[in-house]
Amino acid sequence: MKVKMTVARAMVEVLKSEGVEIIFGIPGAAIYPFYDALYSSDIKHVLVRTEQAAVHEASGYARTTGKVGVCVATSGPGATNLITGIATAYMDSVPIVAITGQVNSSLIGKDVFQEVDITGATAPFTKHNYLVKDPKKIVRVLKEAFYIASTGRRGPVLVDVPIDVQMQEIEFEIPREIEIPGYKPREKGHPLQIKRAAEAIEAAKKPVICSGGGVIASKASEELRILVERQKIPVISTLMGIGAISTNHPYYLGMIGSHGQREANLALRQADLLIVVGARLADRALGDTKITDNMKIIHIDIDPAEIGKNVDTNIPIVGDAKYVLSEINKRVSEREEFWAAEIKAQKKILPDDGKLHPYDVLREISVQYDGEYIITTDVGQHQIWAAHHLYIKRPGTFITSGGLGTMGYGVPAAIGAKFGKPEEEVIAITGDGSFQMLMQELATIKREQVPVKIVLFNNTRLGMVYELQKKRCTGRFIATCLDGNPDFMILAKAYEIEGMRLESKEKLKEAISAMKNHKGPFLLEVVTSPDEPTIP
Ligand SMILES: Cc1ncc(C[n+]2csc(CCOP(=O)(O)OP(=O)(O)O)c2C)c(N)n1
Repeated sequence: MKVKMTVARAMVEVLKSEGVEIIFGIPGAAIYPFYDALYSSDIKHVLVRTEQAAVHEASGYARTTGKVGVCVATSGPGATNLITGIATAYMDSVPIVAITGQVNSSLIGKDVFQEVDITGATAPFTKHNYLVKDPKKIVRVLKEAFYIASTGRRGPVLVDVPIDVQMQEIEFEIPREIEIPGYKPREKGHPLQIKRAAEAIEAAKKPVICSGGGVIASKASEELRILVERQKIPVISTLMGIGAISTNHPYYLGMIGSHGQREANLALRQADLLIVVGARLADRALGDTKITDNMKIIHIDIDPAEIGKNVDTNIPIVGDAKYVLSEINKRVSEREEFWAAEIKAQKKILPDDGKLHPYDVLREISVQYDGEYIITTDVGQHQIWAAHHLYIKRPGTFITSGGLGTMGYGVPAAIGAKFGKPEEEVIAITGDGSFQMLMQELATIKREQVPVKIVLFNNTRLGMVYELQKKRCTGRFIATCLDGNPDFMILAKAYEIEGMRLESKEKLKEAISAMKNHKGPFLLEVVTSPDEPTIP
C-alpha cells in the first residue's frame, strides 16, 4: 500500500523497517526535517558532543550487536566531522549507515553556506555512498545502504540528502527485497580450493592459523576452535582478531606483528603453513617477519580484493569464514601433537618489583571480572598493553581501532557498546592523550547516565610516540609531553562521574573492586611512569 509522506518521514520509516532502535548525532539546519520526523518515532536519539563521537558510538554499537550502527549529521562541518569515524569504520569493516543533510539541491556546487562535497570526500573510504537528488529514490537508496553495509565484507555507507529533497512529498512504499545488480557477495568458498586447503593442513608439519577480525564478524569462532583443537594448530592473532578464540586457550600464542607477542611471532617464523582467516596482514600485523617461499599460505576472506594484496597466496579461498572453516573441518582428521608446545612454554613471566605496572592493572581487571566484560580501547601503548594482558574470553568483546589507529575511539565506542549491550560491563581502556581527544563525551555519559567504566593510564605523555623518540631520535623529545593535563578527578566530578586515582600496588585490588562494584559511570585514573615500555 502506498501512503503520501515527506522524504524525511520516509527516511524514518525505512530506519524503523530496518530495526533501527538508536541513532547517534547532532542536528543542524540542513538536517532539521529529518530530526522533525524523528520526533514522533520510537527511535532513540543520542545527542553527542561532536560528530566524530557519533560514528564511533555507532561503531561500538554495531560491533557489539552485529546490527548496523546509524549516525547523523548536518551538512558541511557536521559532515566533515564524521570523516575520521567513517574511515575508522571502513578500515575495520564495521557496518555503519551515516546520514548527512546537504544544502538545497539547486545550490550544490556553488560554495554556499555549510556546503561540502561529502560524497566526493568520503568516496575512498566508504563501501558505497549516495547523494540523493531524486526524492522518489530515497527509500530504495536507504534500503540499499543497509544491505550493502551489512553484507559481504561489512563497512560504512553514507547517504547525503539535500534539505529540499527531505521536504518533498512522495508516495511511500517499502520495497520488500533488495536486488543490486553486480553486487553479490560470495559466501561459499570454492569446493576444490577447500579440498586443497584441507590436504595442505593435513600435510603440514608446522601449521599456524592467523585469525583476523573477519573470524569475529562472520561468527566463525566455534568452527575455528574445532579446527584448532582437531589439528592442534597454534593460533596467532591480528589486533582485530583478538577474542576470536579465548586468549586463555592452550593453543593461543598471542598477537603478531611489530607490537605483537614474542611467542606469536616465533611461531609465525617457524611455520611451514600459514592459514590466514579474515585478515589482510597489513604492515603492522607482519612486523619484520618475512614470508618465505617455503611457507605455504592459505588465505580465506569474504573480500576477494584482500587475497594476495599483502602476501602471495598459494590457496586463495573467497568465502565466509564460518562456512569455509566448517567445510574444512569435515575434511581434516585428528593430529597427535601440538608442535608449538616448546614456544608456548617459553612465555615470559612478567616481573613483580613491587611497583604498579599497567599489566598489573589489566591482569587484576581480568581476574576480578573473569573476562565478563566488553573492552574498548584507544590508541597508544595502553592499547597494546590491553591486547597483550587482558583476558579476552568471548569473540566480539575486544573493540579497538585496529586499521586506522584512531585516538579518541575508546570512550565513544564504549558508550555505543553499552547502549548495544546494556546488560554487559563495558570498560574503556584509554591514555591521557587519546582520552583528551574526545573527552567531551563525558557529557553524553552524564546526560544519558551511561554506566561505562573508564581506565585512564596517565603517563603525562603521548606515550607511544615518546617511546619511539626515545629509541629512534636519541631522546630528542618533541611534542610528546602532556604537561598541563587537567586534574582528571576534578574533571570527572564536573560531569558528576565517580572517580578514583590509583598510584600504588597496595591499592590495586581495592581500586578495581571499587570500579566493579560502582553502579554508575566510573573513571579510574592509573598514574603510570612515562618510561613504561610497550612490550616489557
Ligand atoms: C587521531 C590520531 N592522532 C595521532 C595519532 C598518532 N599517535 C599514535 S599513539 C599516540 C600517543 C597516544 O598517547 P596516549 O593516548 O596518551 O596513550 P599512551 O601511548 O601514552 O598509552 C599518537 C599521538 C593517532 N594514532 N591518532
